[in-house]
This record gives sequence, C-alpha cells and structure tokens, in this order.
Amino acid sequence: MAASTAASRLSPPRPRTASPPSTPPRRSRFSPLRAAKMEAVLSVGAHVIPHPRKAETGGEDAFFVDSDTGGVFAIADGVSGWAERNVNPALFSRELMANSSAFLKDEEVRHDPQILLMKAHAATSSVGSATVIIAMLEKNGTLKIASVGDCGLKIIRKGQVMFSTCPQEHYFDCPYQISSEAVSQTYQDALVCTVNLVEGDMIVSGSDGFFDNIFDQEILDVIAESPGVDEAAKALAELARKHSVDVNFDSPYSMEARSRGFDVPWWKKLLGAKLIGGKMDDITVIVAQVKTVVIPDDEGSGVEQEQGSELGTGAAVVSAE
Ligand SMILES: [Mn+2]
Repeated sequence: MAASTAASRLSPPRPRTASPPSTPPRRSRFSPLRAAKMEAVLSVGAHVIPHPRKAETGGEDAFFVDSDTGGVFAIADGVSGWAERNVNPALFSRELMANSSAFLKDEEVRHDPQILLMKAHAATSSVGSATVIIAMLEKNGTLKIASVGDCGLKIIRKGQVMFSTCPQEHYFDCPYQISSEAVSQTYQDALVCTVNLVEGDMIVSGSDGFFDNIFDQEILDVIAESPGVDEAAKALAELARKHSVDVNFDSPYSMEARSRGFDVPWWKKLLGAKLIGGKMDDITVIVAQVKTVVIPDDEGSGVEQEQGSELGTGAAVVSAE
C-alpha cells in the first residue's frame, strides 16, 4: 500500500519557535584579492510534475528563477489542506512567488532572502499557506538561503552532498508554513543558512514531493550522468515521479513514516508486511550550477549578457503545467 498518514498538512496553531541560525565560516572562494574580475553566477534548470490528480490545474507548487543579481530562485508549496475549506491551495503559493520575484527590484531585499520573504509574505493577499525556500547567490559566491517548512536544498561538490537544509515541522507531515492566518510561522521562523560556493558546485532544490521520493545517492547519480542543468532537473523530477507512484518503493517518505511509528496494522506486520510506497505529490526540482564570469574593464556590462545566455530567461513566475 502507498504510504499515508492521517496527519493533515494544515497546521493547527502552535507556539512560534525560532530556529537557530546556521552560519558556516564566511571564507569566500571568490575573494576580491584572488579574482578581482570574476563573479559567481548560476546556470539554472527547473522541472515541475504535478500530482497525478492535479495535472489539469497545474498543481500547488510554484517557483521562480531570476537571472539578475547573479542568481535567485525560490520554491513555494501550497498546503493542500486548504482545499477542505474550499480554498484553492495554489493561489497562495503562486502569489507568494510572484511577489517574491517583484520585490527583487527592491534594494533592501537584494542581499537577504529572509527580508525578501518578509516583504513577499506581507504583500500576499490570497488565503492559504505554503512552505517556501528562497536562495540567493552573491557575486562573491556566497549562497544565502531562507526556508520555512520542508522544501529542501542540497549542495553537491565533487560528487558528494556537502550541505543539506533540515525540514522544519510541527509534527510528521505538518511542516512549518507561512500563511494568510495570523497564527502561523513568519520570516522570523525561517531556517537561515549561508554557504560559500565554488565554481562547479551543483545546487539541487525541491519541494517535499521531490525529496520524499528520491535518495541522495540517486540524486548524485543523475547529476553525474546529466549533460546539463535542464536535463538534470527533468531526469530528477521524472525519477521522483516514478517512485512517487510506485507502491512497492521503500521511499524516504515511507521510511520516515515508519520511524515515526506509522505502519500497517499489527496483523499485517505478522505476515511480514510493512508500510512502504512512494508519496504522490507535486514535484518541483531546481538544479543550479555555479559558474564564474569574467567582468570586462567597463565593469558590469559583460556579465549581464553572459547571465542572460546561460539562464535563458529572466524573471518569471512559473507554476506546474
Ligand atoms: Mn508537497
């Protein structure tokens, strides 16, 4: 049987708990002394596969990728429990991403994903809630991350996962989330991380529907085999999707569910059965590769061009199709 739990992803009010910030050493590999004319940028690919039953409406995940400022991307996962209150769960996540993209022009948020989240949340008028992750690459190679809930981000260097965000949750299957309701998490609850990246590092970010259905080793294998970020994002999403509908796949989600005490009834256990299966959900994957570009003497102009050609598109809000 497919893994499932009775727990709703719609959270009841809980006391707010600030997450301890994680601040790795701030030693940049793109220091002005070593490379005065180099800047870090991201080459980004993205792929979305909606929940099988939500294919017509595009699902409830939303994301955006922005090539200006060196590379910003974000994912929001609309909490599906709102459908029980006759609210379209996609509206909140999509508006949050549209607002996040719009606020990138605001000087105050250009270097702080947590402030971007604060402003985008405040500007969002739709009813609903969402988990969200925002990542910003600075020109010196510093990646800044703010995450509320269980969207994830991993950094792969030399074929190994060298960094992963941790999910935040109230209880199993009920992640922290920002909401239209006053009682919810806010930007102040965000997990905030800063990681110094080097050229060639790969970033793999996704909604919970991705990470619940794929193991780290599979991510590493796909990244190693893929010729580019677009192909990698597509292949990763498709592998997660395949697992998500496989009732015999012992997914990270079903393993986690068992570790939390969810399982098949005792009499089935006696027959050797256990709770396994993928988790059907919207699947969003963003793959980004860190590159460096050389700044010509008339500082700045050449970078914009190169970013444009690498990233393909400028700011765009995209939801699942
Ligand atoms: Mn999800």
